[in-house]
Amino acid sequence: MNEFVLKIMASVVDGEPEITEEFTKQAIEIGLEPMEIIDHGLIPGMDIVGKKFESGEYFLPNLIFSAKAMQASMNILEPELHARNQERKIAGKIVIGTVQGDIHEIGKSLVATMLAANGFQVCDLGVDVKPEVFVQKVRETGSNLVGLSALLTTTMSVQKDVILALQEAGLREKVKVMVGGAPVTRSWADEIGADGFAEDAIGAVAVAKSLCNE
Ligand code: HCB
Repeated sequence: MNEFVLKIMASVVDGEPEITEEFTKQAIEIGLEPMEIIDHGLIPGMDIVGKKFESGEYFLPNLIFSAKAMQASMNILEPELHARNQERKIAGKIVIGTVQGDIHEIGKSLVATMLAANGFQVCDLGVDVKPEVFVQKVRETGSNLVGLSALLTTTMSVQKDVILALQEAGLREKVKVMVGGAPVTRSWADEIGADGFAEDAIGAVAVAKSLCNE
């Protein structure tokens, strides 16, 4: 394995965006292919981070910094891929947001970042998003997945409203819906007819991948 690819992987695991960025620039300068950096450096690095998080060795800040490191590298690699006509294979297209009445942003953004880092095309609508805006963006982007975040017991019901709005718009058969947020449980997800539920950002990536492969 190339020395730079190994360094890039290690800097993602260590959550050091500036170092990842610098090594990525150097790797491109010496002629490494962007896909090699992604497949052998960034993705295995994020896999290690995911396992460390699941085993309790890593915590939220580790995830955030590793995702930032991956993103810093991707910011350099995306234009390089464009230039070579080697668009990265998209794992899925997701519209994500925190539902209407709720301004909690951190968890939703972390999920969005982790999905982007794992090859999803992400349309992040931000917070306090009305059901009709989710519907409109699903139409516009042709997304196959919707991610709904709710942090308040009072806004959980809006997740159901979004599912109903998708149904009314005739889009429910075309998109899978994944819900999450501190008060959200698997049984709530089942009750409102969501397709998936995730407790954290790593789980969300796994659920999103499996929903897109169904
Ligand atoms: Co806020 N707040 N808050 N808050 N807040 C909570 C959520 C309480 C639990 C605190 C408490 O009382 N113990 C509580 C909710 C009680 C309830 O309804 N059960 C609460 C309240 C009541 C309120 C206000 C109403 C307070 C007030 O004004 N009286 C108000 C709400 C305003 C509104 O939304 N309309 C309010 C405001 C705030 C801020 C603005 C001060 C701030 C948010 C800042 C921001 O996001 N920019 C805030 C914060 C930070 C919190 C706590 C402390 C942390 C939330 C957080 O960021 N967690 C929270 C207490 C807590 O949860 N421990 C408290 C970290 C993230 C990473 O976890 O669960 O959001 P997460 O996301 C996870 C996970 O759920 C999953 O993956 C994420 C990443 O691992 N996930 C998904 C999330 N979304 C997903 C979507 C998917 O599709 C899949 C997975």
